[in-house]
Amino acid sequence: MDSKDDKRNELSCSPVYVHNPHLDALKDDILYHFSLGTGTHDLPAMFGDVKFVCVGGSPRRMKAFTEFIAVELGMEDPKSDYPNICAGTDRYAMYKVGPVLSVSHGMGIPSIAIMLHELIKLLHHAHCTGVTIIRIGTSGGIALEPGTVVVTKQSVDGTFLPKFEQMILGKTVVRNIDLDQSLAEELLQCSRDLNQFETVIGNTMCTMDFYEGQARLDGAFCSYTEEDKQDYLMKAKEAGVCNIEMESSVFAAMCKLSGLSAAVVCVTLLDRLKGDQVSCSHEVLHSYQQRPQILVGHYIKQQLLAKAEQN
Ligand code: R2B
Ligand code: URA
Repeated sequence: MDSKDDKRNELSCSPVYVHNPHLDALKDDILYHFSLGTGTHDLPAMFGDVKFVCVGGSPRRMKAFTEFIAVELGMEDPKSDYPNICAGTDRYAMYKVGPVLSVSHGMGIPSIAIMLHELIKLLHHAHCTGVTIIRIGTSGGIALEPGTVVVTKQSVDGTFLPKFEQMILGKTVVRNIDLDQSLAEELLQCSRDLNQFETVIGNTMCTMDFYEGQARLDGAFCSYTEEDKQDYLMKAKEAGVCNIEMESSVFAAMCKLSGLSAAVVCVTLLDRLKGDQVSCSHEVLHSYQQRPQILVGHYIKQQLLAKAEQN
């Protein structure tokens, strides 16, 4: 067995960590925004076999991913319409096919952070091990042809630094946002094998806003010029930023803290050096949004086949 196999075996046993002594004092843990809880649901029975979690902004896209992955894995059930596991709430949607869980997270850092607190506790309470989590999403590209898929090497903030700052008890806490580099490389290789669309690896800038936070000129407010915008985006490009989105930093920070192997795969909808408005047709948008799903679906299938061969 080589060291890569050793590492894989080690990872396949690794638990999902929470770091919170207060949880031990809770009789039941209510996962409020999922409408699930340890007192009301048998989480190990429902989720104990989960090995892959895919998260993305929109509930509809995550349902489509579930239908797609079911076909990829030969697990489609003609009698099932893949019920939303979080049907008791409309905050997030969650679907499951075999070992793959698909969860929506809404837009922006606060929304995905709330979802991840509850998802990490869910995986922990369910005694899941060896879980890989991938965000599949959309983004604005910098000097890339629209439709290019970006596998994130490093998430960075609006100053191009690899950190996430969170206010806790009135103090700023700085968190590490490193992603799993070998997972990113494997995903890139997978896309090369697929050879269906352009995929690159690079830094992803995570912002707090879609408009001013991403140097757009088309928001309700704007106090800078086209030249200022171009200057900022060119500086981002020089810092290795390939795309801009709104969740990767806190996603990376929380996955790192919980020991989850994590990656971010986003398609670019436009080249931000050329404009700000997302003007492609509904059909083009739909086909672009399928690209991260196709790539991640292929990766999951490959991993499950390799695992089956091992056993
Ligand atoms: C990408 O697209 C959304 C904004 O339109 C946001 O959630 C993101 O990260
Ligand atoms: N999502 C973003 O956050 N920015 C874009 O430009 C496109 C999608």
